[in-house]
Order: sequence, then C-alpha cells, then structure tokens
Amino acid sequence: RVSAVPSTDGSVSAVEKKDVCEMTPLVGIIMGSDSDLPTMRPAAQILEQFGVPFELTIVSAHRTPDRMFEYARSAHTRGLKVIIAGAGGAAHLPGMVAALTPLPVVGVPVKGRCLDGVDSLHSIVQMPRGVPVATVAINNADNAALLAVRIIGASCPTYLQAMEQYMDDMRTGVEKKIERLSV
Ligand code: RP5
Repeated sequence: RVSAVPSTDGSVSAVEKKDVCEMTPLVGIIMGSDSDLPTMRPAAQILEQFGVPFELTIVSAHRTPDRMFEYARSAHTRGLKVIIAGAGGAAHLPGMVAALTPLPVVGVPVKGRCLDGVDSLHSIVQMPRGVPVATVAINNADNAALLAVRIIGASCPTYLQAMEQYMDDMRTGVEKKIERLSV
C-alpha cells in the first residue's frame, strides 16, 4: 500500500493513488455471449486470486450494439482501468470497444464451433493502425487477466507486488519439477 505523502506541486498525491487502486471495479470482463463464459471464467478466477475488483457481463457488438456503446463510453468514468473483451467468430467486440474507450482493451479470441478460433484470432489481432487491442492467444483468458493485473500494477504497488510474488512462485514451481527430474 502507498502511504500518505503530502503533495506540494499539485500532482496526484499518494493518498489519491491509493484511492484509485481501491476503486471498485478496476477491470471489466465482457463477452459477446453466455456461450463464451466457460472460456472467459478463468479471467475472473485470476483476478479473484490477485484480489483485483472486477465486474463481468455480456455485451454483444451485434446483438446489443446500444449496450456496447453505453458500456464502452462510460467505462473510464465508472473507474474501470482495463477492459477484457472475449468474442468468437466475427469477433468485433474488442475492436469496437477499443474504438469507443480510451482505456486499454485486452482481446480474447474465443474458439467457436468452426475454424478452430483462427477466425476470432484474426478478427481481434488484425486491428488497423490507431485503435490497439492487446490480443492474447486463442481461449487464453488467463493471460488476459494477468496482463490486466500488470497494467494496473504499474500504478498500484499492491498489485505489482502480487505479480512479483506470482512470478516467484511460478519459477519456484518449475525449479522443483527440475529437481525431481534430476534425481
Ligand atoms: C459471438 O458469437 C460470441 O462472442 C460467441 O463467441 C459467438 C457465438 O455466440 P452464440 O451463438 O453462442 O450466442 O458474438
């Protein structure tokens, strides 16, 4: 946690930073359909593990376009810092949301019934210049959440430290496996 530090130059004080880090929710997880939920649930589980407050809902670019506009346009004013958007097929949700919000958007290509998810991957990763979507691997909602924690950790020390601990634990886990294999 950041401790209280008096601000003399009018910049954001540590107290204000602490408040930002404690806002609820910090991450928005959205997906085009309830059929995406099994793929997207790991993102929620990772954020829970890190103690990052989040919200999760369905927003469809083509079935509920007005809801998508409302969600994306209001996201930063409601305190969200990152949006994770999962979609399958002609997966335009992450790109459209990125076009409507100044927040970072992480796209999760969801593997649908056809084309092994390559259609979703190409739809999300091939955003034209000027409107970025940070795209993770097909069905890899875990990495989307880990990226969101890193983005928030850049300004919230609690989450930065939690990420360092996560990386340490991961390394230790591999080292133990190597030790067992070497016996
Ligand atoms: C996309 O269409 C969703 O993101 C989902 O991956 C895909 C299929 O949706 P359902 O027909 O299963 O509702 O919008």
